[in-house]
Amino acid sequence: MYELADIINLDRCPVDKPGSPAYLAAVEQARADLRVDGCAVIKDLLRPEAVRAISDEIVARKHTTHFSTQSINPYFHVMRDPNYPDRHPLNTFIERSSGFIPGDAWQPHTATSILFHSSELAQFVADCLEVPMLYCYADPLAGLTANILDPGQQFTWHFDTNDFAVTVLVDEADEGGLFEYVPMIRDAANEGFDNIQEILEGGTKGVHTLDLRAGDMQIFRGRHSLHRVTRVPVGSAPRHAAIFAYTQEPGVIGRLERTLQLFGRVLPEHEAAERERVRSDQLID
Ligand SMILES: O=C(O)CCC(=O)C(=O)O
Ligand SMILES: [Fe+2]
Repeated sequence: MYELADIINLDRCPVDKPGSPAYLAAVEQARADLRVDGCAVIKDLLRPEAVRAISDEIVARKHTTHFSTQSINPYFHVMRDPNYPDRHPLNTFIERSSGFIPGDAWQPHTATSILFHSSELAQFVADCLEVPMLYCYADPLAGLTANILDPGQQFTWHFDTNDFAVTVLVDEADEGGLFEYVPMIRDAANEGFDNIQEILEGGTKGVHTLDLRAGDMQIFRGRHSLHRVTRVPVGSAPRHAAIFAYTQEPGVIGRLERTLQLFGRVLPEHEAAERERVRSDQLID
């Protein structure tokens, strides 16, 4: 059974010692980065052996990946909206060909699951995000996932439904597979359609490319920042990333339609949650 110390490089990032100088320094740095552009990277969070263990776990579950090649707009819609012109983010569709290993593929004893469910890690992420506390996203499919980009695949420009996500890069592509983002291109009061359209048409204004390495953890606010993972070319090694989702309230479950789109199936939990849903903002999902 894995202990946290087997997985996280605790000397470097002592998530188990809140209040220690190294903990506070890591939190301060992440807060500063998140304030500037909604993105922070904790370098080498994972021990090299844990990167290998998690990589093996992903490879062993790769057959459970739900790959769906779809042309999506940044809101994951696949259908045109006749109320908007053709040249508009709502009517601009680009290929998303990556896939997710679902949460229910991981048994509790796996290093990936132990890391995701670590209350120390959740508290550290909460401190970085300046919120009192975080809970593991209770969605049985979308809480713990791995994003798989096999050679030839890309995950195009989009917004996340969640306010933020935590990504641990596990296997780097040899080429491509880079995380790019445009910080705060929209906010709750402004959809930012014009700037978004420029990016969708190949513009590079405000685009940041992240230097993320295997074993690094990224904390990212993806609801307001357009982002993508660039294409992994044919002939490259695949790119594998573990993605951890957290919520500020316990017991949150994902949308029915999005779940079907990303995982190809829904569970009774999703159907029940849909009936009780309360929207937190009016932005397009
Ligand atoms: O794989 C990644 O780095 C992030 C993928 C992503 O943007 C997402 O899953 O929403
Ligand atoms: Fe995303």
